[in-house]
Amino acid sequence: MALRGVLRAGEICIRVMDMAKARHHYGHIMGLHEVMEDDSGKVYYKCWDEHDHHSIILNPSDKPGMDYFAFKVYDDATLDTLEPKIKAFGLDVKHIAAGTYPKSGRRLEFVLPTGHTMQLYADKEQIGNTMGTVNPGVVPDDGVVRGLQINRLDHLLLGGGNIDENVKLFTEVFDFDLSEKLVEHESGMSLAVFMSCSTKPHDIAFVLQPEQNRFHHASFWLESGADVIKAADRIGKYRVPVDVGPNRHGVTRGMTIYFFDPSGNRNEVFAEGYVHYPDTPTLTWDTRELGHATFSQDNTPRQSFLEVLT
Ligand code: M3P
Ligand code: FE
Repeated sequence: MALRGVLRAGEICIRVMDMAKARHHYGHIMGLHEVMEDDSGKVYYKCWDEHDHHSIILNPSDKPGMDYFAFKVYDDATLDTLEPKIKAFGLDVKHIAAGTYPKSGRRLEFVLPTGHTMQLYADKEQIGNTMGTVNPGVVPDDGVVRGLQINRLDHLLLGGGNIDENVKLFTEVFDFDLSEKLVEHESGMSLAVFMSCSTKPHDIAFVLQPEQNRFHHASFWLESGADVIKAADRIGKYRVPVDVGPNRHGVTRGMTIYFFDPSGNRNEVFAEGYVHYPDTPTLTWDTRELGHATFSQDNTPRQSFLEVLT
């Protein structure tokens, strides 16, 4: 299948407790581009190589975590096709009119079996990546690629119960593939599930948690493993709290660093990984290889990685 239907994680709204510190983190240290502040004090960012107006929203709050996330779909007709299927799956679907969310067309909103609020939208104003669309060249002017050299929002990892129900929803209704899963060896119970709607090894993943509606991380795509090491230099320079330093996931084979924003929300920079096709078989890891599955270069599972969510 050509890439149509559900395209990608296009927007995430993250709660932050101190906007000045959050701006320093997401804007100055990470290098995302602030594009707007709205009347309620939410601050909007885009990554340099995204064409849409924004992908990250910081919402001032008294607690960390994620308010909602949204996937972009190919066109408005896709929303019409998906709505009855989401309802048939058993979820209530709320209609959000065009313009309710800034720069955005109409949206569908529903709550996942894991308790997360998810939206789908087809339209968002495009402001480009500064290079234009005619003879765009290959790199933008100085100052556009900056900070951790983040190209785009890549994927989300969320925590809750009922992760197998989410697999059913995403594979049967949204046409994702289950690219990988991590199961408990003895029981076969799903501990983490990874799903793709593209050629990426994952566009969204869910990890089993005792509480619903938890946020594990938002991941940002870098061009290379070398850029991940460069990012580590900058993360160290600014004393950003690191959860796990440069390593390679077994799951997805991506190079990674996990670090925290000033409110304790986890961020990831991610590069490489394999190409997933619709006929790539699901890869299964089990708890006998928990260390290699999570961090393949030292085979050491991290307690904080498994237990700290916002
Ligand atoms: C990632 C990734 C777990 C692995 C997570 C992996 C929860 O976040 O980007 O590949 O085992
Ligand atoms: Fe990740």
